[in-house]
Amino acid sequence: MTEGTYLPLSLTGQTPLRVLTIAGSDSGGGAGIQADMRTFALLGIHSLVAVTAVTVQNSLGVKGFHEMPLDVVGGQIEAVASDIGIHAAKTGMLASSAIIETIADVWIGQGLDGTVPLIVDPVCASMHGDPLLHPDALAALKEKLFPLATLVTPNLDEVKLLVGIDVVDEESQREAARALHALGPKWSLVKGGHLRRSAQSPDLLFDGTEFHRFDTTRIDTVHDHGAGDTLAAAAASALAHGYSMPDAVGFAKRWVTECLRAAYPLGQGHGPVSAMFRLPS
Ligand code: PXL
Repeated sequence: MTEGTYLPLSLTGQTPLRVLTIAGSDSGGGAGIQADMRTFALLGIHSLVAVTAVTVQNSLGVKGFHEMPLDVVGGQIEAVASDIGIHAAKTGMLASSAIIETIADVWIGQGLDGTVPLIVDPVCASMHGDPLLHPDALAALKEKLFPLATLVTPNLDEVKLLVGIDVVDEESQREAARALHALGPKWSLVKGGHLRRSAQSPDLLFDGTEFHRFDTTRIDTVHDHGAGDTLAAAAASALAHGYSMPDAVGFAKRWVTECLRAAYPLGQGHGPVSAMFRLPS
């Protein structure tokens, strides 16, 4: 089960595994919660959702967003944790430090820390550079959420913002993985997808001792909206299915590569990656 892009779907009438996404809504349907739910569904996972913000966007960019009230953000997590049960979770767009602090408090308060794997994808901006996180919330992300994370999955722009390292080669990628790990997550993953000069798209995973490298051929497409969300959603799904972290990341990397291959144009700008490659044609 550690090769390919297959995870077992659940049988009809049988309750599937559940993964919670704590993230923003994308009105264009390409990234955020909408991307997460597609990947979850196609990996046999029942989606649980805590909406943090509603973005107003299309393929040309994010025009703005509306943050959910803090009691609604926290309430959604409490509601599903206390009744339905969560096998893994991931965070995406979190918008503000108050939302981040609320999530951290509820995560601990519900006894989820140390029992449910949590992937923190530190989303800071859209692919067009539109902000999705207030700059003053970086500190809360690092201080409140990273110590609760099983895995953090920044891209190279986020690495620069979080730990001030410009990743340009394998050595600086290792240095970044070490610096991120020092902030408290069990594992750090430095995604190399933005290393544009490389023909490969090397991701580096670190647990404080050992490095694991994941190489896949770079898929050259402008339609990569939602790629980071999809990688984190697939890794969370694989963790829910019981994969080890290196196997889950390897699986997620193969999954997002196929989603990039299947990406399609949408609107006048950048289209989304597509998990729908897994549907029978
Ligand atoms: O891909 C990062 C991301 C996450 N969540 C939302 C987004 C985006 C990128 O635009 O809009 C809601």
